[in-house]
Amino acid sequence: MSKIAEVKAKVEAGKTKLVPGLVQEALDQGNAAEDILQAMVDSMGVVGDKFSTGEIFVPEMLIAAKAMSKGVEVLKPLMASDGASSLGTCVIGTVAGDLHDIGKNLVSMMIESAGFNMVDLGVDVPANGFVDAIKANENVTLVACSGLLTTTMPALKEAVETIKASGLTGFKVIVGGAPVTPEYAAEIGADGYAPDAGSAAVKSKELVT
Ligand code: B1M
Repeated sequence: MSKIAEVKAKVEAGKTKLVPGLVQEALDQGNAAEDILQAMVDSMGVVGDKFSTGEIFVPEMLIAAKAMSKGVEVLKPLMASDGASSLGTCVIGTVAGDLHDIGKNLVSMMIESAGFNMVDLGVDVPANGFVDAIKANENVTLVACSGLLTTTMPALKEAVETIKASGLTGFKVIVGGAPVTPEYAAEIGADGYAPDAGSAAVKSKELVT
């Protein structure tokens, strides 16, 4: 089994202690950080499918997520900022009622590498939490809202509407997450949408320059 396949298998199995070492070994063997990351993202797809079919339950899903997060920590320094000039501050968070943060963390990492300073509000962020953070931080040029559940899509809508209704200006709002479509993003008044972390970085830069 290749080292990348081993990383994928151990993330699926939730082997939190083994994954960081395996990720490092995969890097040492010359594998690209992007390929290792993709393998871990694929693992989450498998985990989700197993959850859907009742083969595993929430605790297994949670430990697989923890294992992936540990692996991402090893990759993060390699995907850090290229030193580009600052594009301002990006406030990012997962919307109210939603505890999924792996995708949001990857998006945050990529937006940071595009040249933004990040203020990460975490998960389960109420609509007003975004507004408070825009007020509390200097030079906010971007607000990024993530939502992973079909049931929290209304919270995404509320977040965008609340931010827009706040009267605050000088920033753009980007949304994304598995159930979100470009049409939904436009419908709820977001300025931008991206389907994945890489394109979120590209879109974010485009929105503020
Ligand atoms: Co949850 N979960 N989960 N879960 N979980 C999903 C999302 C699900 C699809 C699984 C399934 O049924 N197949 C399903 C949602 C179904 C639906 O909405 N129709 C689901 C469910 C049902 C639930 C619970 C309700 C289960 C329950 O309790 N019965 C519950 C809800 C809890 C809550 O949030 N209130 C729940 C809980 C959990 C855990 C806590 C156990 C855990 C999350 C732990 C964590 O995040 N720290 C978890 C996990 C791990 C998953 C799966 C398996 C993996 C999610 C993930 O990290 N994917 C997921 C199944 C799946 O994704 N196939 C599932 C990898 C990640 C890199 O991808 O997050 O999609 P993703 O992010 C991508 C893009 O979406 C995009 O870019 C990212 C990177 O490329 N993106 C953006 C994300 N945010 C963006 C923002 C942007 C732009 C792009 O701009 C701002």
